[in-house]
Amino acid sequence: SHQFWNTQPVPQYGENITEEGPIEPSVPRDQVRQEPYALPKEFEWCEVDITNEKEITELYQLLTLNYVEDDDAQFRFDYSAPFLKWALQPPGWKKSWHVGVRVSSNKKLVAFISGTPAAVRSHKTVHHLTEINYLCVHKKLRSKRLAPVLIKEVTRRSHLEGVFQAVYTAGTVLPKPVATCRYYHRSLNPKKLVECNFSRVPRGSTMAAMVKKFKVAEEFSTPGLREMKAEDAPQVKELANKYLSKFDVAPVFETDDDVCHWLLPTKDVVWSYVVEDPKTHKITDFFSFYTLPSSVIGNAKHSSLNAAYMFYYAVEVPEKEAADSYDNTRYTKQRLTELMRDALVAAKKVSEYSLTANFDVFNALSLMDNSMFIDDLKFGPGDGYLNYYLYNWRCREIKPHKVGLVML
Ligand code: MYA
Ligand code: JJ1
Repeated sequence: SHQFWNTQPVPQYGENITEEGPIEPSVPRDQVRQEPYALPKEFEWCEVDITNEKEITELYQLLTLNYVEDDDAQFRFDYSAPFLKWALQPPGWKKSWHVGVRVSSNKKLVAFISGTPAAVRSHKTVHHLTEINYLCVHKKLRSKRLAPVLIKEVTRRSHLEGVFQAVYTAGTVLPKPVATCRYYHRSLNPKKLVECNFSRVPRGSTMAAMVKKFKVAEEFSTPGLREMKAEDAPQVKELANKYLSKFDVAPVFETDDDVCHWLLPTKDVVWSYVVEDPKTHKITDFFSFYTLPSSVIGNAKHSSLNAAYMFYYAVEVPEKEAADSYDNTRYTKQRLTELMRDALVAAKKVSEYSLTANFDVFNALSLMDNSMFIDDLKFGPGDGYLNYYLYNWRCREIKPHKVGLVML
């Protein structure tokens, strides 16, 4: 049934995976196809130069009108131009992996796919792979088999750089997810969410009761919590890598540069907070979240919904508790719940000094240790799921709470 995916080095349905490893071998550069794949004749390939204001705006326009929507087409992701620059230019980024398709006659940008380099561990193997994201074909050009051509072309350009594995996520089910996570939502502005049909007033409740239920404190409760600074990078790197080592798939932060790129607070893009122990000045915990608004489609009162998404975090478990798995879990649950309570406070606080970050909702997936605080902090399950895939790597199925990778 999957005309394209059946031809690709991915596990097929019904395949029982016992051995981990590549599905097809890596090949030397001179054996990689040297010519771009053929596009239908009215189109041509381009590299989208996102350091160029005009081109980043073209990409923003394509995605804002044509990217991912929920099942009922009520909301569409509205990644901002600064966000896209951040997501697409991590240390080591390659211009040749920002692949666009233009109409030859008028040069209009009508399709895109991106790759960015990353170090991602699955079980015991660290891969220097490509993270694929922002695959998009203009609504008017759907179902013409353009997506497979984009995927093959970015694969070829990845092979040219000596990279033979990739990771990607999608709402769609394809052969064959390594993991499936569910979206959870925590209302911050229940009145607006209801007006947008994002959520409903439960039977037997009232708007006033909801407003009360979802109120958050004005000040942090964790002593020593503050915004992250560049000097924190070495400690945050250690803390994050150690914490992430307990998951079956997770990124590896290899340099302080990686940490600074992904975590240093960037206005209207990403926010990070650390806990500095008031006595030792050591950093014991951190959390981060990013901002991703959605366009509200066809609503008379609201055109945009502003969401914060849980990004990376870590808690350091003191030696005493770390030794025993029961104590470890109990400590982590308690500490993380208080930390994430402060993440909600932080999301409310930044709303006050940022023009675009007036968060209406805080979103998180059912991955990492998120299930430990989801109920206590009044998150509720959404109707969306996110599937995780590896390309050219056979890997045993991974439970959501063993996923430590967050894709943007
Ligand atoms: S996920 C986000 C994807 N984007 C959207 O959902 C935005 C809105 N939708 C669109 O723009 C289009 O509907 C897209 C498909 C572009 C998605 N991932 O051209 P078609 C398969 C992979 O006629 P269209 C993200 O960005 C489909 O099953 N394949 O269809 C990660 C069918 O194949 P088969 C997908 O609707 C992307 C074929 O495409 C997806 O016009 C990771 C139909 O093509 C999807 N999300 O366009 C990409 N949706 O017949 C893979 C549909 O076999 C990367 N299809 O069922 C692989 C690793 C590459 C690098 C390797 C390096 C070594
Ligand atoms: O946002 C999502 N769902 C919302 C809106 C649903 C509108 C009708 N379809 C939702 N709202 C309920 C919230 C409620 C709040 C109080 C507590 C109870 C719950 O469920 C969903 C996620 O749930 N979003 C999507 O479906 C967007 C697409 C998700 C796939 C993303 C693919 C990304 C690819 C990137 O590589």
